Amino acid sequence: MTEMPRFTDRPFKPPPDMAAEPRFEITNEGAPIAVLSGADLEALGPRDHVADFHCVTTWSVTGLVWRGVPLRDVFASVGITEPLAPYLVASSEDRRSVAFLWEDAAAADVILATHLDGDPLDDRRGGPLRLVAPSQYGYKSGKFISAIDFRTERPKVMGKEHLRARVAHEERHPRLPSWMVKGPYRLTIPPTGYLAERTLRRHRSSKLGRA
Ligand SMILES: Nc1nc2c(c(=O)[nH]1)N[C@H]1C(S)=C(S)[C@@H](COP(=O)(O)O)O[C@H]1N2
Ligand SMILES: [Mo]
Repeated sequence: MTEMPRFTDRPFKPPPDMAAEPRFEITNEGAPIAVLSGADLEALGPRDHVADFHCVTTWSVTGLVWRGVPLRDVFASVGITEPLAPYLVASSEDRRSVAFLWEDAAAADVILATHLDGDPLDDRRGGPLRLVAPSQYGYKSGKFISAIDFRTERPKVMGKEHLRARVAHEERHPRLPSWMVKGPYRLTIPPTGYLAERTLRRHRSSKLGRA
């Protein structure tokens, strides 16, 4: 594979402490529906899914091999085959959440992943569970995902997040056209990649120091 940078809009923020075990909670407006453990996900028969990855800032990597279970199979395993509400919000251990339309989240290529290229997802890649939504820009592929919540009301999205962010439609930004943000976004790639890696490196060595 081509090198995939550690990437984030918060390059000075270290990754969160990873949950020791995969745990994925499904809620409806915050009301509990189901909790899946690593064993529950394993029972759904995780497979390899090959996909390209496109960050909104214009870098891409091709042919990544993610291991995991399609999110829609995870839903189906707890009896959800129809949307409980039109919107979904997935939440990460480290930050803001990621918003989806049901039809985007339940697409066949959206995976709840545990491995990349044969290795368990680590603190760089957002383990033990991350979303991979290859038809949408990378910011929808939330790392360190622990829960997803059905919402009736259209969720508020982060400033630069498009609700759908479909790569095929170049939905890069909620208000600005793609051509306008592409150039400035591209300029952010080298410093962001460098700083995000440096933050991770320092975080890892300070953890080692404390151990
Ligand atoms: N929890 C969390 N998920 C995240 C991010 C983040 O900072 N935190 N960054 C997003 C962005 S902008 C991209 S492009 C991809 C990058 O994934 P990578 O760091 O594994 O390359 O993760 C996305 N998911
Ligand atoms: Mo990104």
